[in-house]
Parts: sequence; C-alpha cells; structure tokens
Amino acid sequence: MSFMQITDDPTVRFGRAAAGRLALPAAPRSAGILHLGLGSFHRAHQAAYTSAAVARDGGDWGIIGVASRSRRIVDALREQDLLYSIAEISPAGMSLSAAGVHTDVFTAAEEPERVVGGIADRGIRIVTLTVTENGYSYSPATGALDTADAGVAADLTGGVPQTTIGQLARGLQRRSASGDPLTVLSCDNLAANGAHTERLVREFLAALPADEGAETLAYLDAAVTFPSSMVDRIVPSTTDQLRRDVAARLGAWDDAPVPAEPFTMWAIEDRFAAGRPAWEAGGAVFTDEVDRYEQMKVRLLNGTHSLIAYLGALRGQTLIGESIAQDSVERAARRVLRGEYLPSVDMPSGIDAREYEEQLFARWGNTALGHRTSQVGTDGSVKLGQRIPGPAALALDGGTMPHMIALTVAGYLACVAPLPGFDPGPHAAAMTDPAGRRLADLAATSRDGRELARRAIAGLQLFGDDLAGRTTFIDRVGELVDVIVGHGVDAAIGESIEASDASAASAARSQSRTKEMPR
Ligand code: CS2
Repeated sequence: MSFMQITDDPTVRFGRAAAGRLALPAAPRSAGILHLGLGSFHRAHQAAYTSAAVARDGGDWGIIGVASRSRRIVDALREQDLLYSIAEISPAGMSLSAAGVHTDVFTAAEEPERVVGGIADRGIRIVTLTVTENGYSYSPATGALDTADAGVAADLTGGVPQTTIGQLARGLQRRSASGDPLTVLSCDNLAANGAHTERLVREFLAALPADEGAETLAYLDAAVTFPSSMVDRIVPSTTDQLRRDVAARLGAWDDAPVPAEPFTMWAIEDRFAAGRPAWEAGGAVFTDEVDRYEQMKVRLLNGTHSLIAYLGALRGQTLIGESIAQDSVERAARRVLRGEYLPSVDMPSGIDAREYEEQLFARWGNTALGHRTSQVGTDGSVKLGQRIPGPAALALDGGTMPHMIALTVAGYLACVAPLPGFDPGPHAAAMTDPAGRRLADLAATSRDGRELARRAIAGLQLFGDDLAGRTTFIDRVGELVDVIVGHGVDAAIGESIEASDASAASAARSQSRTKEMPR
C-alpha cells in the first residue's frame, strides 16, 4: 500500500482516491437509515457505530444524512466521497480514523419534500434524530407540543413541513399508506427521549384538522416504535486549527473532520419494528434499563456539565477543561454531582457511581479536546429544563435546599440575562439561547436577581410548571445571582458550598435524632 505525501495543501482533497494514511471503510450498499441532524455529534457517534456494524455484519444500513439548513457539511462531504475523519483527542495526543457510512447527504431547507419522501420510502427502516433539545418544538412549561410556535402552527396547516416533529408526522402519514413498519430513534439528551418524541408526533397528528391524523395514529399503534436511547460522547465544534492538524497528519485535506473524546457509550432499548444494524459491534448496549442510563447521564454528566460551563464562563475560562481545573469549580461540581444529582438517580445495574464520577472528572479534564464553556452553556433554557427540575424537586420535597443546583441556575441567568451594569464576559456573550431575548428583556427591567429569578422561573415558567411554584428555591437562585453580581462568582460558590454543608449537617442531625427516638 502506498501512502500519499504528507501535505496540508487543501487542493489534495481527502476522498476514496486520496485516503492519505487512513484505511477506508467499505461503502455501504444502500441506505436503511434516514438521519435528521447531520452535526458533529451524529458523525462521531451513531455513524461510527453504524460503520462498525456494517464492517462486521454487512447489511443495507447506509445512512442518508439530512442537515437542517447549513450547506457547510453537505458540500464538504459531497466533495470527499461522503468520507470524513474522526479525530480522537486525549491528553496523550490525537488518533485518526476514517468514517464513511453515508450514502447521500442534503439539506432539509433546500429539499424539504425529500425528507417526507425519505421517511415514507420503504427502503428506510429507521429514522434517527440528533436535532438537539431545542429541535423538538415542545413547551418547556408543560412538555407538550408547542402549537403556538409559528413553525408548528404552519406545519399543521399543510404544505411542506419545516419542523422536525412536522416532518416526522407528515412522513409517517405518507408511509401509513403502505403500512410498512418503521422505527423512530431519538439520539438527543432528553429524558425518556423515545416516549417524548412519540408523544409529540401523536400530539401533532391529533391536532390536525378534521380528524386527518386518525389513520396515521392507528398506523403508529400497529407498526411504528419509538425506542429510547442514551447517547454519550463529548464532541466539540470543529475548528480551522483542527482541519490544519488533521491535514498535516492525514496527508490530505479533510474539510469536515470531527473532534471527539475517546470515550463513547450508547444504551438502547431493543424495540425495532423493522430490524436494526448490529450496533453492538461498535460497543452499543441493548438494555431494558435505558431510563436509568438516561437519568444517570442527563443528570450526573449533563447537569454537572452545565454548572462547570456557567461558573467557568463567569470566571473567564474558555474551556471546560480549564474550568474544572479550578479548585472552586471542582469542589462545586463534586458537590452538585454527589449531593444533589446522585440521590435522584437509580444507577443502571453494573455501573458503580464512584467509578462513573471519577471517569467523568477525567473526561471533563481533557483540555486538549478544546470543549468550550460557551458551547455547553448554549441553549441553557432547554437543556436545564431536562437536567434540573426532577432532582431539584426531589431535594425540596425532602426538605433540603439544592444550593448547588440553585447556583447552576444563578450562573445561567448571570450569563444569558445579565442585570444592568453587570458584564458576564466574552464566553457568556458567545452563548445563544432560544429564550435569550425574552430573558435579556426581563433582566433589563429587573431591580435585582430575586426579581429576575421570579419573573423568569415563575413568570415565564422557564423550567416547567413544577419549579415555577417553588418560591424558596426561586428566591435562593435570585440571592445567588445577586452575590455573583455584587461579589463575584467565587463568592457565590463559597457561599453555596457553606450553605450546602450546613443543610447536610442539619439533615444528619435530624436523622440521628429520629434514630434515637424510642419506638
Ligand atoms: C453538553 C453535552 O453541550 C452540552 O450541554 O453537556 O453536549 C455533552 O457534551 C454530551 O451530552 C456528552 O455526551
């Protein structure tokens, strides 16, 4: 086998004829999967598992990848035979492998009809989704389909759908004519993501005028499954620096490399209506404990990740790895994980909480990965809505204030809804959020953190209707916003840890009193 010369000359383009130093995967014969959301996460996670499955067992499991709007990845992949490299980055260095399991890629914005047609196509047996928490068009307050959303409302009136839920519902409606079975598999960080997706699709169909959705609902009952899955791999955004580093190592220019940590995990409920790839070949776990895996991951990993992101951004740290290296942030992270998230989680069988925690801290400490605080802090209103309400409510119902979760929310508000005169710094400014505009308007007319927290969490019901009624929690969030603004983020961390120590001690005292009481 002859290797190409090492070059970072972008005119030598990575592809089947210029693989540089990488062994190429065999091209899949045809597509069995339609995937919505052609971002980096999909390409470093599900596509890698599918590649491993096809390499081991063959099968017609190529993927048609649909990007929502941006042509960036679609153009890049088309120019390089739908191949790309995965750059696994650890503190020890970078290792590259080639991935290529897509049979076609396009954008939904340009070819929306093709999305509906693809879902109805009988060759397609699984529709997978990575559209982020923000892509499901549900109301954070109630969890139900947000029919007031302009996109959903337009999709309900007919025409070619633009929202993911509209696309799924219309695609299923068309597919119901043949009755061919189908699996819809959400790969986003939502609790019970399968049931959640199914509920939204059903609500969409039920909201169609004149019983138009009734037949499709019956088809769903008979032939469509929505298994849940827990997905895990830290995947930062691709940078130009990564493209140059990859080119230097690869010996050809890959315009769409994906950076990823070495760790990867996928736990899936095995309810597939029309077959599936042997994803076990890539290490996926098929289990009936997916709910536990999801809870563990969304709370321990993602919940703590949010705290590390907001506190780090406010302290001026660009990267998650830099943030967690600060003593104060590490203490806060350990405290929220162990003291406030873990009690709300039933760990899956065979996973030890302490080992999982240590593994998480090592993963977050992988500074070479370049994972930015602003990336994790983005879309906080929808992400936190998945991560905090359950654990916060559980602690409050047990009579304990979850001070570190309150600090997470205070950090979030300080970053995306800064009170007048407060500058949260450049990393906070780089965070975007679907509720950002509304929150910034509230902040501009709020006297202090307490007023802001009340208007956001109770008024807007930012994290659902349960937390909206929990005044002591909301006031605690507001107080911590004021500490951040008045005395800095480290003061708020110190105060939260002290308060959480004090409430842990008083809980222990009252527990021992209960034990001593004569029966
Ligand atoms: C992160 C996740 O951006 C975020 O909110 O918490 O993207 C996280 O990196 C992944 O879920 C890890 O699997």
